[in-house]
Amino acid sequence: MKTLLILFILMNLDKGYCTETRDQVLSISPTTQEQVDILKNVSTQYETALWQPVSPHYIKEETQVHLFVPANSSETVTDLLQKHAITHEVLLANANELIEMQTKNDSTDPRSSSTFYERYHSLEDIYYWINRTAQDNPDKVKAILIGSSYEKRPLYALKLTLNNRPNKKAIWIDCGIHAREWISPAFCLWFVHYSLSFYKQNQDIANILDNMDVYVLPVMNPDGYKYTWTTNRMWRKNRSISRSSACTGVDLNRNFDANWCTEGASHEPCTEIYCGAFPESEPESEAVANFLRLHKDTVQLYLSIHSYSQMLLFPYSCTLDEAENHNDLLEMVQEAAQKIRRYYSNTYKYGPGAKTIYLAPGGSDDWAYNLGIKYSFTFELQDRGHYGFLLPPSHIAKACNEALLAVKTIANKVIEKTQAPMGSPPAA
Ligand code: 9B3
Ligand code: ZN
Ligand code: ZN
Repeated sequence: MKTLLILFILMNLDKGYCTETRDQVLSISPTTQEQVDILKNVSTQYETALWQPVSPHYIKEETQVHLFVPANSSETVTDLLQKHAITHEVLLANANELIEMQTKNDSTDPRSSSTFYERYHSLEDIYYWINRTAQDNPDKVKAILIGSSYEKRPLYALKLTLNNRPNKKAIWIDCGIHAREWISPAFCLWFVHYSLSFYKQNQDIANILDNMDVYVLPVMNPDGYKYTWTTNRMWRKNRSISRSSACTGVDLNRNFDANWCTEGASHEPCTEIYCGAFPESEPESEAVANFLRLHKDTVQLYLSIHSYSQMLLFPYSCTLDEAENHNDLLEMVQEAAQKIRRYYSNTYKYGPGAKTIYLAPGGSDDWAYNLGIKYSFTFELQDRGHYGFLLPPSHIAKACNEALLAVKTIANKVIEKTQAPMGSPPAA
């Protein structure tokens, strides 16, 4: 009896320790409608962050839910799950350690130069990097101010021009629409660095940059990104203040004018998929839309980089209708996914957004597609939920190389399909 008592105390001590100091990510599998309803409640009422699905609306029976539970709600949430016999396991027991590891080794790291592209960077460091990159490569890189954020931070896109052929077409790549998807800005930096370093050595990148200019927007949502470094690592939206609600932020990938705010987005400012007051209500989405409208005759390929879940998506997400060049798009992502499997032994799903991930309106890729950019994609990079948004820096290289391979594959296909080979007469 005495040993039992000691055991009991120890167990509770242990529990107390765990719940007080650690943020966790739980994988939860509801099996009944009642459990689904409880989960929907938990994810909206407690201080948690839903990782997957993106909104409680999509929680359904027999589908895994990934829920970030901060230390202070951990006991309450776990108790609730236990009380209702909802199956769950701990996906990440040490989320705060991971967060710490990813934020402390910024520019102060003595090994900083060799591993710069294999670490995550603060917003200030990224602004510094943008400036430096433009300054150090004056003939190849130009920083273009395309607008500013809600909190008045500049939105800089880098224009890469590695070859001075006249009338070149262009590629647009944006990163960091969603603040917590840190691998995304890391990819934009990786891509620019790779392009500048391997233009002369790598056939694929040479062919792309000989035929196309590339616009790269490393952080489309700087206010949100900043906020994930200072205040809440799990923030997704921008930081605009609502007139009608105490909740902050619009989902920039629901704010574009593509079946805006229909099924898959929400008018409720407190949700993660709030579509904003009207299409392009947010300065970040408006800036990108304005730039693309202005350059729609040159931009042939639109790419938007997100995480996580390893998918190569194309329009439409906002309707179940098929895109007019569906087969072309499908062939491109299929080839990209095959190459990733062959070279990196990793699996990416692919297909139109609505059928592959979820029906969702107001996304940038669908909008760009309807504007006339017929090759339009959203990539969801690593991983498939193990680390989720907290992908450790040691995984950056592989995640970026996989995405790079997909970009190369798709861009070269676009060139093949749209541009007459050099020396031959232009198509009628
Ligand atoms: C969503 C939409 Cl609306 C789209 N057009 N393309 C991709 C997605 C998926 C991303 C999102 O915004 O939810 C994944 Se983070
Ligand atoms: Zn995203
Ligand atoms: Zn995502």
